[in-house]
Amino acid sequence: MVRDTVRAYVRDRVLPEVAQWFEEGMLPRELGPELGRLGLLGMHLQGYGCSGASAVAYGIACQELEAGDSGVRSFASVQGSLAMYAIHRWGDEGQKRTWLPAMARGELIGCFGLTEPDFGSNPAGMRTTARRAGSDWILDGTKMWITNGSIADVAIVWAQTGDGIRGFIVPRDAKGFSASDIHRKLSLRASITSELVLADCRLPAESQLPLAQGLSGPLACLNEARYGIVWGSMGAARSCYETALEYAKTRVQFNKPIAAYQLTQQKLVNMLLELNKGMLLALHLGRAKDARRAQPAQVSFAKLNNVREALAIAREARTILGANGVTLEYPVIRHMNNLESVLTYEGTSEMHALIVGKEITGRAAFE
Ligand code: TGC
Ligand code: FAD
Repeated sequence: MVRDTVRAYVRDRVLPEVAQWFEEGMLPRELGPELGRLGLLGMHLQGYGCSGASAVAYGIACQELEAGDSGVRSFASVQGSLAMYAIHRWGDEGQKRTWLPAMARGELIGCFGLTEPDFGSNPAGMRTTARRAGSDWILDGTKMWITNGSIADVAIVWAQTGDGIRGFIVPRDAKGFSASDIHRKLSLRASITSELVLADCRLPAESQLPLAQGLSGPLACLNEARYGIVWGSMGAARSCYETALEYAKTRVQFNKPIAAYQLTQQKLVNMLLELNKGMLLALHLGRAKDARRAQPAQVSFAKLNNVREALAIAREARTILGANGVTLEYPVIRHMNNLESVLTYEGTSEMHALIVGKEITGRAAFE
């Protein structure tokens, strides 16, 4: 039911317009309430107006959204798995009641500020600080590459304190907070990406997420969003595979459809093998997550594999479309360019290789 509902929404609402959004570098804000009405925001969280769906159901929704565009899945990921999850996991009762129901409805949009201009793969080095001023907090610093930043009503910002890294709920109208968009992206164009500036940004004591302490606070949120990408990337890959298959059946060269040539069939079969393996991996991980057995290194294993293979499938599909493959008339190059961001955000492929490397050898090779 989840698959059919989200697939129909993507078919009717996203696919007719997404090439235009990509070209213009925008994503309509109305998608927030629409996705909220479908129960897709904070979908796998319990209570506070969230759907309380299983991890597998949430994954299937991510797959269908990203079959439309990675930017649409990103929107839902950042809202549900990063901003809402941070409040749900690390917030107190008052914070949850204040923010989560309206975020689940998509009336309030959230973003998640971890990355900084000089600290991407290594967030432990972040320079953003939060210091006490009486019972208030004062935040100073810059966050970079923040999805939904300038359209967000609330930012979850991670900062160094005298007591380690802590998380803060920053409303967009907080004095000293500003957001500006990053332009000229050639990837994930149907998604807003921003810089957040916190300049003497004063927040009341109750803005701090009381239960998060240290880097495990933001990293626990990343596990959730990375899990969504494991499924989502296969949605983008499926769209590329299906487009290439249909094109190959109808495109005639040397008096035959190109699908009739062995080299084309080899490409399609290789794509299908990796697509089905990636989907089975996602399902296996989702069932482990529902049984509370999924480990962070397993999420890294799956994110590394599925995004890498999705990108390879998109590139192979692009070759089958020939010159048509380089235009926005077909979804393939849009997915291919998007997947370059997906390979980098939520931990680069190199970081996930190092996380899995540490797991199997017992030796950390990050530094
Ligand atoms: P390390 O010493 O290994 O760990 C520090 C503390 O964190 C704990 N921990 C985790 N906890 C929960 N989940 C995980 N996956 C965890 N990994 C580690 C760890 O146990 C420890 O806890 P404690 O209590 O002992 O303090 O930390 P490290 O500094 O060596 O870093 C490890 C490393 C490199 C793996 C980590 O920094 C990392 O994952 N880097 C990649 C950064 C990243 O993924 N950034 C993503 C930013 S958000 C984003 O991209 C959103 S895109 C959104 C969209 O549009 O979809
Ligand atoms: P760097 O960390 O500088 O890495 C550059 C290269 O060096 C990479 O190949 C990396 O793997 C490699 N490298 C780094 N360290 C090592 C090492 N120890 N060993 C081997 N290789 C290494 N962040 C947020 O906080 N919130 C968001 O909402 C968000 N949205 C994003 C949206 C988009 C479109 C993009 C592109 C990024 C987004 N990010 C977000 C940021 C993203 O998480 C970072 O870009 C990512 O973590 C990598 O950081 P970096 O770009 O600074 O690259």
